[in-house]
Amino acid sequence: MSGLMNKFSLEGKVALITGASYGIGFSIAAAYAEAGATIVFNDIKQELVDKGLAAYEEKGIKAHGYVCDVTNEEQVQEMTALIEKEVGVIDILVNNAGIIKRVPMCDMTAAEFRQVIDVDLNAPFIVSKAVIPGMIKKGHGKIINICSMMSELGRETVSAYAAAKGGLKMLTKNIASEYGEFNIQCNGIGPGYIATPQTAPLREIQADGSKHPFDQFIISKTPAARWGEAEDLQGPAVFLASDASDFVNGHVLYVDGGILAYIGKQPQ
Ligand code: NAP
Ligand code: GCO
Ligand code: CA
Repeated sequence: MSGLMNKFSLEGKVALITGASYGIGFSIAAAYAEAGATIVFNDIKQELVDKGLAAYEEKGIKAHGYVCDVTNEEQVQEMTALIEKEVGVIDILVNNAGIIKRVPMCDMTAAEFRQVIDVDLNAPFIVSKAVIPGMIKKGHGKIINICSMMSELGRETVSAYAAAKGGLKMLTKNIASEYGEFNIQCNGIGPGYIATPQTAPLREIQADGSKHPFDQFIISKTPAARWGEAEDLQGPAVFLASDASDFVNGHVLYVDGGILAYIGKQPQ
């Protein structure tokens, strides 16, 4: 591989992708494995970790799976210490685990709002805080936070998620600011609308066999006129985890097919 292309290699690196039994996290982990990284992931339940291990195995990837609720600081600290002992110090962290609750704000309970903030914003803080000391010792590190269109835009029913993902964008900039001097780069990836279990309700075929109205809406708002696939995120994720992005810091890379640039298809 040429000198330049070597910069995109993740050979010899240990990558922790949170909540990566399936969905976007799984797809990013599979790309990191192809780029040479050792894959570590966690999920909240053993059966999901087992399911994830089997899915990685099927792709020829020998992953390391841990049961850990990323909102629980004690569990995260324990998991990080175990990973360092059993696999190695973490070079790359992808804060991917996330939930969404689609409820009109005035119908949402404070507990529901807090739960979304806990997983989508507090957890990236907790996991980043756990892995940064090891990165400082090693003299390098990459943290990639999975942000969202809702880091920039609001919409009905996703107040907690938008607040969390907006905060995650600023946490990304702050980690970049505070730890850049230790050769740690922290960036975000802002996926557009991606076809995963999380967005399945927005793509459900209607009783009359027609597309979900939201499905049609997203197609009209996306210049690429399609939903994204988790695979669309693999190249940008490898770039941000590799030496090729050593001078990119505090940036959110939107992988959205052009949604943020586009006012939407004009009425025909
Ligand atoms: P997904 O299919 O719902 O997967 C989310 C993953 O996070 C699951 O493995 C889930 O495990 C795990 N998780 C949730 N809470 C956890 C916790 N407390 N501790 C550990 N793991 C936990 O979601 P996705 O579509 O792949 O999205 C992944 C990330 O991308 C999320 O941060 C999401 O906000 C973001 N995103 C998604 C889209 C999209 O269009 N799909 C677009 C932009 C951003 P369980 O199954 O056990 O809950
Ligand atoms: C929603 C969707 C979005 C996507 C993603 C867009 O209900 O609007 O779930 O939030 O998941 O975050 O970038
Ligand atoms: Ca580097």
